[in-house]
Amino acid sequence: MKVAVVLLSCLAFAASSRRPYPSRYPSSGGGFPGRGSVIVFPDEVKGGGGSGGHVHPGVGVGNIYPPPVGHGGEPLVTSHCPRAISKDVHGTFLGHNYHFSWCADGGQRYTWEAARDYCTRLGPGWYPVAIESRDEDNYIIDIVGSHQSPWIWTGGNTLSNTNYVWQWLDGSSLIYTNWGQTGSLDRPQPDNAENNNERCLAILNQFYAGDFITFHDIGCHHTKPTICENSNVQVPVPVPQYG
Ligand SMILES: [Ca+2]
Ligand SMILES: [Ca+2]
Repeated sequence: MKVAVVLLSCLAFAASSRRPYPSRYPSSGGGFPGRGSVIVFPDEVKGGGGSGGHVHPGVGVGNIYPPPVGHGGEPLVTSHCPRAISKDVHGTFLGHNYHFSWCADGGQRYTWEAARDYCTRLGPGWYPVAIESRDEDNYIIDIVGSHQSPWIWTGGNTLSNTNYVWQWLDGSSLIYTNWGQTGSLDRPQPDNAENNNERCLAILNQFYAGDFITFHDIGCHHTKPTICENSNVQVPVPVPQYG
């Protein structure tokens, strides 16, 4: 019995051994479009929206996207930005409109509160994105991945309560989550790792070894671009073409 306990303890220790930190990005591998290749943005997929409209490999499974750029503070990639569909709208999904900040401001970074203000300044109904389903997450993953964005702010936060209960900016709770399974402490998220004060929800793109494009609790003072969502509007009607 004692031997078995010792053996199990050794196995548990081996399983919990930390990987090197800070981690390097996973090698990009093959299968994604290189520079100069045509990148199909989700909103350009025929049939529009729906989980069947585009394909990504699933959380933590392989990688079809180019390596992210900007983790080290270098300029964000803006060359993948689509032409705006209509004013402030870079993409649509299931009747909601989305705005990619780096496609409009040249690649600025914002604290979480500044990102919230950036989105609300776009007009009524605009807030940092609330990811409420696997389908919507797949859409956001595709944007972040194909644009090589290192990370984005979402509207998720625990700022309105003392119990670290996660909410979107409309006060609704997080029904769908896609927390990363690792972080600076090599623990699943949310880990509240930085000074016990990680109260804002970011999507990180392959920041930690073995991670994909996942939810992370982060200190709100860090600066990142954001994706804004307007869930009160319908897909804009295309401008009629004459001639
Ligand atoms: Ca949403
Ligand atoms: Ca964290």
